[in-house]
Amino acid sequence: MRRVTFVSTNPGKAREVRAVLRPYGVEVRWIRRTLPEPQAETLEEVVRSKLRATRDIPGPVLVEDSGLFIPSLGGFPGVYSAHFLRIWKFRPIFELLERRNRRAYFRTVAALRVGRRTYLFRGDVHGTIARRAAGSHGFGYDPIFIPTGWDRTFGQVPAERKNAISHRARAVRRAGEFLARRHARSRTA
Ligand code: ITT
Repeated sequence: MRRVTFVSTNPGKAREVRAVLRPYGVEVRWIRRTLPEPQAETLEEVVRSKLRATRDIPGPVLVEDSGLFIPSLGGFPGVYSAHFLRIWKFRPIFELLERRNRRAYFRTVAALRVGRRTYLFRGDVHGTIARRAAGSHGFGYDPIFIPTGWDRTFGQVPAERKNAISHRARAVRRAGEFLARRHARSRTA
């Protein structure tokens, strides 16, 4: 069994990461820790900085940073998603989108450190912003995000359905495939 330490303050993320990595034979240990997030313009810069703050943790370490990007708002809230949600919740988004295009996407960038090397994995899911919040599953912006082709929000479906297509699942699955390949190579070497 391979082991990875996932570092995040967010229990919702930890649950999803654990469920997504299980099929790859990867066991996830969650450490709840606030990692410094610089004022950066990209998720890639943010995850690299988060990962640097986990140097004291031995073994493979995984962190991620995610955001909700709304192109008609210039990509906002994007890298400011956590900050914005904490202060404003959903209402300003509904107001701003009354006369604008409601298309949006979630993006995750996951960063994995194995030994001295760092690997980045990205995942996106596209959709639209709902007219009102719906559902109590998931966390964060899930109640206002309707994936393309769906008639309900991420907040209205059980975790397995979100994990089948979500930005986080897509990024973390890539990390899982990478770990599984690496493990297979080291066993046959
Ligand atoms: P960390 O400790 O891992 O940083 P966080 O919750 O602060 O946890 P981020 O910095 O990545 O996470 O902030 C992303 C924001 O976007 C935050 O408000 C989340 O609630 C929200 N978010 C991220 N992934 C989401 C998802 O899958 N569904 C809904 N909202 C999400």
